[in-house]
Amino acid sequence: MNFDQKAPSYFWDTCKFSSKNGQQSWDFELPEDLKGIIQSESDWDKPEGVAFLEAFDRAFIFDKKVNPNSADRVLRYSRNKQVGEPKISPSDDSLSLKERARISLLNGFSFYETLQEPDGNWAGDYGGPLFLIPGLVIASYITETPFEKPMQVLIKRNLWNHQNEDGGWGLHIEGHSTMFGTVMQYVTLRILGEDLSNPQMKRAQDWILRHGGAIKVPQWGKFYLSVLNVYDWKGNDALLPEMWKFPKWVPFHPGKYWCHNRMIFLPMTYCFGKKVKAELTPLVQELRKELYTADYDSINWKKARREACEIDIYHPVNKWYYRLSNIINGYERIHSNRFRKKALKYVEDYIDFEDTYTRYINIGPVNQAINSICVWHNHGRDSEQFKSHVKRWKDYLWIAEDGAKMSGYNGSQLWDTGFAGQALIEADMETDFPEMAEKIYRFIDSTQIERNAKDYSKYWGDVTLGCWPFSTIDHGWAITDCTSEGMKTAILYNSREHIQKKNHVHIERLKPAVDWLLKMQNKDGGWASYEKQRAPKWIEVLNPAMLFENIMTEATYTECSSATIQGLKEFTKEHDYRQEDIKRAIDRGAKFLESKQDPDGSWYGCWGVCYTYGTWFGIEGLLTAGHKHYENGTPSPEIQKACDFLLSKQRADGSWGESFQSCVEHRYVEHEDGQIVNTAWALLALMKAKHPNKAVIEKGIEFILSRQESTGDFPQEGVSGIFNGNCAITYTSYRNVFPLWAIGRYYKMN
Ligand code: LAN
Repeated sequence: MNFDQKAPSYFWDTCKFSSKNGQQSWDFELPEDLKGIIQSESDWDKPEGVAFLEAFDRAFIFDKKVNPNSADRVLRYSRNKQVGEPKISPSDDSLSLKERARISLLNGFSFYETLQEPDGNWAGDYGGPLFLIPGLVIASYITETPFEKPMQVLIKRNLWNHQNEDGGWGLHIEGHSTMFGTVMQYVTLRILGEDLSNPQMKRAQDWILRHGGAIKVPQWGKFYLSVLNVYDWKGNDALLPEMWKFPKWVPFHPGKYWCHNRMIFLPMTYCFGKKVKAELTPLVQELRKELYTADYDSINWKKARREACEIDIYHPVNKWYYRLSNIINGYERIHSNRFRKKALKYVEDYIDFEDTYTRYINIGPVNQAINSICVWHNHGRDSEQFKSHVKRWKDYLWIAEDGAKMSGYNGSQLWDTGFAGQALIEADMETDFPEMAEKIYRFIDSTQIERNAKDYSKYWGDVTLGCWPFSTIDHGWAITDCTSEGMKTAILYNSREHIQKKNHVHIERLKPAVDWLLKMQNKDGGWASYEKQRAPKWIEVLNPAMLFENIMTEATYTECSSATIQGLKEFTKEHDYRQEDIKRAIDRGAKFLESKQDPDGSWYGCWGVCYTYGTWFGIEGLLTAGHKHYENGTPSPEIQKACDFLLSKQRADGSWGESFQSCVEHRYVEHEDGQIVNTAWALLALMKAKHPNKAVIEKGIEFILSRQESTGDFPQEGVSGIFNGNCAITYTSYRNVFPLWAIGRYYKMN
């Protein structure tokens, strides 16, 4: 069999995607040539299997130098094959801008419709961070649950594709090499069968040793390496399970941490409390030799706790953390076994609680991996709990033209579908695409959370019924802005009676969402992400991670606050439930947004890149809350300043373009090139403010039109998402939805 002659599409065709009420899964289907030859995993060692996998690997070679952001081509190619090319309307330059905008919308939406899943959502690549897949590969190694061979090949290929020229890996695909990124990928590749005979591995090892060896990996890396048994547990500050048993008033009780940090700290305390570690296999022994500059047995582990590679440090560890951890480490030496057992029992129950409520998806990719290890250790490899975990690994694995990666969440389904739905309505095109509109509504309807967790107050949870998640109904964690976007979209579609609906997201279903949003408002008038702020801001001094900022406690965010103001306002247009409370909440929310505006008129974006994202939310929030726009007089000073800021950043070609470095450095950093997504956010904001300078807006629209491809798709440019100040994350849908939304707004206003 000669696979060398086959085009990449032959291999892409073996990767089949499906979505069941948002639950995403990539499966491999053997090509005809291999059916009958490969019948079990061991058959991949046959010559035909080896030949196939080698060629399969080559079909996913990707040149990071052109653009480290892959364009989700595998999924788009397969949809295109199934449903055919979208209908393309002809456009030519002699038409007016408005006419060309309409054609662009028709082409853009008919392309995007080809990507909509039968269940109504849009699936897409949600990769970007490089530190996620190592957790899952380590889990698969310890629990002896290997991935299918083709998946292993694609995971490795993805890492090779994203290796930097200096031999290392970054925290994310656009990042510079770090010890954390490099050590984690090195270990992953070794587990997946690579060794130092490969020159690329050698370059990676050189990077690690040149920078002081794995002793210098930051805290999360020390944890993972300890579980893998290639770093001593003594080299970690104690992750005490007993902390869960602190009295509730203690300000740094882990129950008060930001939920992502809390749900990661939780299984970490299990692993530390039980000193979970892999067996001393030959691979583990070799890694102990390969990762360090000194002999493993001679390492001073106590000293190693404080070691970290300078290049990795984004958020330096504060002296208060060291003071507190000295006390905690002291306790570890003298701890009572009885109390440890009791604390561990609570941790085990809490892990089971999170697993059961999220139907084994877990809040995010990090605790999916660590919980899997804990459940395997606690309940055993044959337990239903462990098997349920393994089934969910697929929810997090995504295949694109650069190989397989672990997504930053189990997808961004609700978030993307909500925005697509709003863009379609604003362009007034729901009658042009009735099936798409109907399916959008169906997905929003079927993703509203239908349950509360049992015993949630025992485990630091809250009600969730009636709220919306970021991804799927099974995931089930409620988020302020997702609830608001879900509610807003549902209400917009409710008011369009011509859209066919099976169910109706009626007022009784919306009341609990409104109640929850009102309850979630913080003292400063703003909204946080998942929960109300529970701990004082200063506990950020106890952040040991080095790689991320703002992980210790919930903070109030411009984006979440603006979205909540908009969701609540939309609700008041249709219903009079709790009108007074909502009005008061919106007024307080507006004050919060005003207080967050920077002196130059911009807002910092915490979850998107960056000031154009934040300023879009700032402007929409304030206008919704009653600030004046430009029409018929002078706008409010805040709106004027914000628009002036945006105008000052428009580039000569009509675009806006920001690098993710804006988020990292907290100052506006230009991208080398104009970006359609930034341009769309800036234009949406200016048009909402009814800015009188038409030339500025038209130039921006021209720029977006000039980038649209002949299929109706838009190109994948720089990365557009971010979290915790320092890690970039891919939002594949943004390149389609936001340009279309901006063009739609332009089209309707003119
Ligand atoms: C997300 C994804 C969605 C995002 C928005 C809804 C867009 C935002 O407006 C609020 C915050 C939220 C929910 C968010 C928070 C942080 C997440 C969960 C992520 C960026 C996806 C991955 C990230 C998570 C923390 C990754 C694990 C790493 C840690 C540092 C804990």
